[in-house]
Amino acid sequence: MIVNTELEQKGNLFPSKIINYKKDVDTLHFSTKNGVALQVTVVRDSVIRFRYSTTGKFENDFSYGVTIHASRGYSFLDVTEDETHYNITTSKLICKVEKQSLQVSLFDAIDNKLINEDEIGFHWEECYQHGGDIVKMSKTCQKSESFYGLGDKPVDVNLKGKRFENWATDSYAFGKNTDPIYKAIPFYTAIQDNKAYGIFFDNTFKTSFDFAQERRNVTSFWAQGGEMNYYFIYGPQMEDVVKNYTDLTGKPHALPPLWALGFHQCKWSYYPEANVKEVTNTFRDLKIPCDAIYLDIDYMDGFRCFTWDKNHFPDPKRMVKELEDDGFKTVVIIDPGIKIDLEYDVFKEALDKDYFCKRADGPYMKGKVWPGECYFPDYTKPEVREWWSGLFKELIEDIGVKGVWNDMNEPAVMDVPNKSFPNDVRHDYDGNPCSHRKAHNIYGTQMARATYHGLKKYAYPKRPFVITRSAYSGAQRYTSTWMGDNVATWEHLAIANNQAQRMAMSGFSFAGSDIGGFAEQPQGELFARWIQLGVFHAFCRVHSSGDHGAQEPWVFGEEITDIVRKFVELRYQLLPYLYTSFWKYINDGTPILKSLVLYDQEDIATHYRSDEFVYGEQILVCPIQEPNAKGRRMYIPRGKWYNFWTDDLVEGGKEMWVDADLDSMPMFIKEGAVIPKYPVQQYVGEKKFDEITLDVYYKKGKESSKLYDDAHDGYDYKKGRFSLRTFKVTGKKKELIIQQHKRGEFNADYTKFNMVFHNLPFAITSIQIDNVEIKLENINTAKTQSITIDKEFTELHLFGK
Ligand code: MIG
Repeated sequence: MIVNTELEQKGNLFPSKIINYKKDVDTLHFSTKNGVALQVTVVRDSVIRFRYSTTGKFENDFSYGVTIHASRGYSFLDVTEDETHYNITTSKLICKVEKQSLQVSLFDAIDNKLINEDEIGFHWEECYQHGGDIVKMSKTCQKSESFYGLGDKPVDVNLKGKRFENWATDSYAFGKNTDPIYKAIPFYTAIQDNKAYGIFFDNTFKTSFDFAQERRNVTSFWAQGGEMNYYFIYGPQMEDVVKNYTDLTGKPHALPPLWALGFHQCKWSYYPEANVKEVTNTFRDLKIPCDAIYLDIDYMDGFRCFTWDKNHFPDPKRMVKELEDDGFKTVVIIDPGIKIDLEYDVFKEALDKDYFCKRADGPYMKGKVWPGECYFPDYTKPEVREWWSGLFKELIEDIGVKGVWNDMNEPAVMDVPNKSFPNDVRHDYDGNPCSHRKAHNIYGTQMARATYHGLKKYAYPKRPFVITRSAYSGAQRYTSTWMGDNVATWEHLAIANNQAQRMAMSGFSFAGSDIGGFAEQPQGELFARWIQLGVFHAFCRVHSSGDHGAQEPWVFGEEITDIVRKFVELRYQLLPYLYTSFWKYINDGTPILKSLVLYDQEDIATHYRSDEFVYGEQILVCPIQEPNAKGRRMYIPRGKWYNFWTDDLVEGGKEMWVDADLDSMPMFIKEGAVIPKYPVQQYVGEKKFDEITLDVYYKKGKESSKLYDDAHDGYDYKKGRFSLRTFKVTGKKKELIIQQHKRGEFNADYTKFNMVFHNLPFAITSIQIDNVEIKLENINTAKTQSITIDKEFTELHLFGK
């Protein structure tokens, strides 16, 4: 007789004492008496990987998150053993593994101070329902410790005291603290005692993070399956943590074409063609710069991907060409759901070739999305990705579409409670077959990856542009992203600010929100304030659901139109600055936006700031996030900053009031900066110009700035056809010296720099360019002092009295 069918609940299980140790080049293998195995791999001096198995056997070592291009190699590695520990020492870190418990602690190799240590450390629960384990890690949390990152979480910048889940979820009209939403980026950085480190938990199952919420001295993370597999990344500068994480999970494979950094206009949906043209024409009539126009799902024939609604768009190729002639790139949406329709060739082909996801027992994964009932390609299979890439041939090569927008790729399914696939759906996972529990969080990234490869191929020799809604760590290699369906409220403006900062700190700088809000309609004031923020995000697009009225820049009256124009023009002027910041990002992983803690971690006043951020490296921005404001209080980080609008110099390290009427916003330039500016253009490449402006902000002392340039599209820059200029400013009491150093073979069209000097504390008495004295009449003294000089100068020397 069966009395009890319930399975025994064992609760948490723990490793026992180490009985075996072996070193294999960069990897140390430990095994415990109860069969737990730990692999410690020294990836770099400051990056150590920890991998645990409860069976003594490891899974095939495969990751979508970590790039094959990640740097490897260390300058020093030494392992010693004492009575209680194994001690692994690199030039940056000392890692101690406790013999009795397998617990790990990490110390700074230079000052020997503790950075981070296991509380219980690795432990697990057996998962009877699905097999395998729920793998867990707990670490002690110091009193003064703070936490950042984790992708798109719609919360304040500092994560301390909160708990999160990573499970990509379609989240229409999400709100502050909604969790999870669209992305799964299991990476955070922490700071304590001026030492920053990061943890990347590379596990695509549903993961959870608790930042001292449950217990105030414990931080923990766990996953519903897979391995406890995490990378410990040491700074001690937070910026280095972010750079190392970005190195590990990848920088964008190429710079975006410059037009992609322009202003984009979108709506659900612009159709028919006449409506699209009306919008683009109005941009030109009103002289609001714009580079891209989006077609949402209604351009398709019954929402079938890779088709056109020929009633609304009778001749897409002609239309796209006409838009292009007017300076607009066309970006179209492509969703993962393929309509079940035997007359539809894309469906037919995928069915014939067996490319659709299937349920555990064999039937296809059927789900309802926009086209009605659909099947969904398994993008985790290389062959399917390749097929998908090929589908873009006509759109890109023939019709001339320049960018593709991947939506609904969490994946989203309508009319089911969990809004996605059931857990039993099977995936190839690049030859590591698994259920949806493991593949869910990377489905969207693999779709964007396949899309990217299609665009890369068919846009060649131009650069591809892709935007995705869902993402896992590493998606930044292929695509830009937006934050999904936000709402036109003031609170959402603040959320958008925090999300963009957080994404940048999570290695994903090419991000932005739906400016103005997707759901509902903003008042003009909110729209203007949101534009002011949005022009400082690498991805800058107005989008709205269209259900609640129009959201083009001119629908809120003339005052707002003028303000929008002013800030979009500012974005276009600052394009060389943004492009240079982007180059730094793809070159060494430097985030394009820096929350104040990332900018100056030593100043603990920055640890809880959420609103202010540094754009690039020298522009401080703080959006106005409430109605009727004439300005706001904000924290100015340490150092001296020039108010962008007034040129007043302020000393940072304190909070202060900054004026900002609706046509202005708090914005400061770091002293000593050289900020490059283009003339205003209606779209990238509209004009050929002979000079660009360099705004030079006087500093007593030294500061260095960079200006990167290339052909703004294509790949010649990878063969050395770029130019990288470094400007070294040295200010003295009555002198200012600007030295230029140039690298690279690219020669831009412009031949001159218009040097504009801000706040010189002296009147110029003489000027030397490369040691040759020039006539003083050449100086324009109208407003600010300025002078136009040949762009190839080596040294500009101002003398004054
Ligand atoms: O179920 O394509 O987040 O940007 O406009 C809604 C229509 C589907 C959601 C996206 C949004 C897009 C909309 N999409």
